[in-house]
Amino acid sequence: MRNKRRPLTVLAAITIGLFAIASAAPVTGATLPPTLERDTMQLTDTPGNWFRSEATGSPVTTLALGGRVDFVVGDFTETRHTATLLIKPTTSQLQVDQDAAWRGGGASATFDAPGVYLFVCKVHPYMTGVVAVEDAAGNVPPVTSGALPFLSHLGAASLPAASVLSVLPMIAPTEAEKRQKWDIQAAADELVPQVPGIGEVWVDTQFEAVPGQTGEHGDEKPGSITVVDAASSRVEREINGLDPQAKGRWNNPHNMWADVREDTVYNANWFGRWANKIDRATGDVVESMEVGQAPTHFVSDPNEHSAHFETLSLPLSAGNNILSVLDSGGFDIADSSPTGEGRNHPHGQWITSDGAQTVVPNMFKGMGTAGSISILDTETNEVLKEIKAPAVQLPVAAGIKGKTKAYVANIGSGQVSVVDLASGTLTKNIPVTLTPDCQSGAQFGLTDTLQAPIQTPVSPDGRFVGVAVMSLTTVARPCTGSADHVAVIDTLTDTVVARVGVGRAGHSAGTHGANWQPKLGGGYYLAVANQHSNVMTTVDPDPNSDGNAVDAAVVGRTILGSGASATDGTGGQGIKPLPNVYDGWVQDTVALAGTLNPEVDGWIAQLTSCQRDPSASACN
Ligand SMILES: [Cu+2]
Repeated sequence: MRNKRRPLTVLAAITIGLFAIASAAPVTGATLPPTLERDTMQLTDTPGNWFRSEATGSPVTTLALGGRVDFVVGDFTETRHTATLLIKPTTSQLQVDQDAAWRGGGASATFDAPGVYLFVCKVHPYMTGVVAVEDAAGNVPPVTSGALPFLSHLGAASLPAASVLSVLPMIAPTEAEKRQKWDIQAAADELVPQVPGIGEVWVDTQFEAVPGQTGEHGDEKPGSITVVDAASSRVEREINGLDPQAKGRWNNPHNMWADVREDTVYNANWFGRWANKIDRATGDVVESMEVGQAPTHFVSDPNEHSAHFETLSLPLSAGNNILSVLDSGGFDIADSSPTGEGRNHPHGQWITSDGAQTVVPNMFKGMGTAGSISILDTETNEVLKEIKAPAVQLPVAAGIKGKTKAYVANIGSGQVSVVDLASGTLTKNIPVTLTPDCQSGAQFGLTDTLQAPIQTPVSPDGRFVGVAVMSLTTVARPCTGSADHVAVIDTLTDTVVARVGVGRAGHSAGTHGANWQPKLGGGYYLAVANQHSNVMTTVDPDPNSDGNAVDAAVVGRTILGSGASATDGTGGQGIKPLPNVYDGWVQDTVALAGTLNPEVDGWIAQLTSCQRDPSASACN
């Protein structure tokens, strides 16, 4: 019975959590500030305080009925955003949205009904702001299950506004609220995998506060990179933007890739306009370059037979284009091309193992959350096919099985779209999110689950897709024991065969990043990054090695921060295990064995023959 908690118990836990907050020192998320007629929300680069009210200094403001909020994308952020109304009272007619990421003023909202309004940025959907609007008696009405179907899965027709706010981990402007909602663990919670990994794991600890790490307007910008030694499961190095070559060009470091020799790590800054080149062995930042608005993920062309070998692709998520970046001693932008018709906001691409095609999720095309999936010719960036479908809502990241099949995670629909690359058609949508009462299905959208699938890498042997499913609340699911989970898709059936809970009940881990790493002796681990936690999670998709992932489990927890501050080691988003063992890339590194940095040569020497060439017929 221990895994069969009833929804009512979850509801009681929320209410108890609310009382715990209310009885502690003043906490802005729960104690609503005084009534205003008008406020301005500045969009910022500060974790937990992304929409910052000028009146309250927090992402929550309270207005009188008929009050107005102006949204400004100004000097507190270094890129473009949207202010998009996602949840509102059923009695409101208000619509707020933009067809593209923008800078400046121009977006505003006048509130026509009392209740709770939730705003997000469609480029960075965990950027969240809340406007509470009072009725004539000065009360903020409860949030109803009509406005937020999530609540009906808790067995509640409505909940007090403060209760709803108390479970949103993105509304966490203060140290106290982060500790309350985020999954901050201690050294004693560490779990070293029984079978070690090989190499290193680089984690973009994007939310870590780094004193003195300032942006172009002198305010502090978050983020570091934490490097874990896979053999010992311990942190071996931290890299940040205080390096002279990164200063002022480092803001929310988001995702990384490495060159074929594993000598260089490339990093993109999602709330800025810069990319960094880092010496892997020393951690020294050797170059930073302005590339454009909100760059996301680097992936290299693995076709060693082409002149384009190792050309890096880099989408600009607050724009329309993908860049081709060369590193021939220094950075050089060789091409910039649109990833579809009209507006695109491209995010986390992947490339086929032969380098021929690049699959790009275009997060949104205009008003609303409808996006598209583009298939590009990697060498020319020509759009070969652009796919639109009802399930393709805020598509954010892609993974590819060999050169045949792509898996694209959709934040808006909670589904992973399967694309057959030979025909360029969407063949299936796989629901991966869970309602609070553990239902899953195409009918349950973002407001039913308040969960969002993010990264979807395919294991190098092509067997499994590991989907990082981020929870936008702290509400644990009875079937996983956690608010967040990893969904494991078996690529033979394209169905979810396991859901592995990540993080402690009552907190949000913010499971966001995932990538496969080699396991000593054969097989792979899924290395998982959690943005609301100081923990890197190691998932074994198949602990008994029988080829079936029903027994997938968490086998490792690495504590990435000392706990000195609530943000130390948090923000885990991009995660890059080295050596890069994906099919198409690993063979190129293996071919250089004996000529590599001795440490890298040592890693390659530990790989099994199947890890050295996962495409070999004996290996899959
Ligand atoms: Cu944004």
